[in-house]
Amino acid sequence: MSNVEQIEEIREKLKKAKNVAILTGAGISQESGVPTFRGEEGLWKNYRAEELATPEAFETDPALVWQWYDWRRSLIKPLLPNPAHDALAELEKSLHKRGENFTLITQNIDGLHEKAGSKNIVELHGNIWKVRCTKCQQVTENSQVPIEILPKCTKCGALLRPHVVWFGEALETDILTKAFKASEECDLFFVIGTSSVVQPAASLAIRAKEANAFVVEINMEETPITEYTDYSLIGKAGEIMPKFL
Ligand code: BV8
Ligand code: ZN
Repeated sequence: MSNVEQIEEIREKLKKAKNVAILTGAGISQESGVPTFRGEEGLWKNYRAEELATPEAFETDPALVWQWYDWRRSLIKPLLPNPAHDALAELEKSLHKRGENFTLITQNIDGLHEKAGSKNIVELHGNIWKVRCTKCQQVTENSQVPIEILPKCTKCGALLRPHVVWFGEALETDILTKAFKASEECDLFFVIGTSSVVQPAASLAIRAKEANAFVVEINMEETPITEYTDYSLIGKAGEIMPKFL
């Protein structure tokens, strides 16, 4: 079946869907200018994300990790949602108008889904615009503070960290539960712009499939979960997603 026929069939399924769940990764923000993790642009001073997005790296050199997140924030700050983010916000509105459910689960920490107007967002890996106290766990919005000195908690004075999930760290239980529940209860699941390597996020599409959802993957290339999907549309999310509106 051609892409066009598959898109037409997905449009029909969207009209009848009662519960839609979406999982997005860095690929959905790529057309906004946010570097993905896999591409060469994902490098910073020749460090890879897996080396810096860890508790060990923060323990060893908190200033270096803070510099990396400040660099990413300064890069992301001027960027805008692209047609893929906008299409998801529109789809959520149209499902809600029909009284149906729509859950957007994202691995991204860039805040672009919220900027695009999406409401029911499950941020699996946190948010780069928030910081958390390493001691009292207080979470606050992070103004763009250049860090001569390492940022300290206003409440207890301890060191602040980015409010994101690093490799080797557990995801927040209630957030993970909500993501699995949405994946198991949906009748239509989209997995968009993710290399589906990082766990536990990468198992959500499988969980949806096991629960008899119709699973659609949108990516520039095949991934380890392509074989489990019903349709795999190869192309740019910013070009494909608006076709479902
Ligand atoms: C956990 C936030 C357990 C931070 C991120 C060995 C050692 C240590 C850990 C492990 C290990 N083996 C396995 C693990 C577990 C580990 C893991 O899965 N590692 C991988 C590397 C094998 N997972 C964890 O550590 C997780 N925690 O397991 O805890 C535990 C349990 C109980 C108690 C204690 C511990 C935590 C993982 C979360 C890590 N944090 N981000 C930050 O960003 O700074 S991960 C980060 O990378 C993203 O959030 C995302 O999840 C991942 C990157 O994936 P993608 O989003 O898919 O991006 P990527 O660049 O890879 O791919 C882009 C895709 O888009 C491509 O497919 C491309 O083709 C496509 N694309 C590009 N352009 C477009 C496009 N598609 C469409 N249109 C386009 N225009
Ligand atoms: Zn504190």
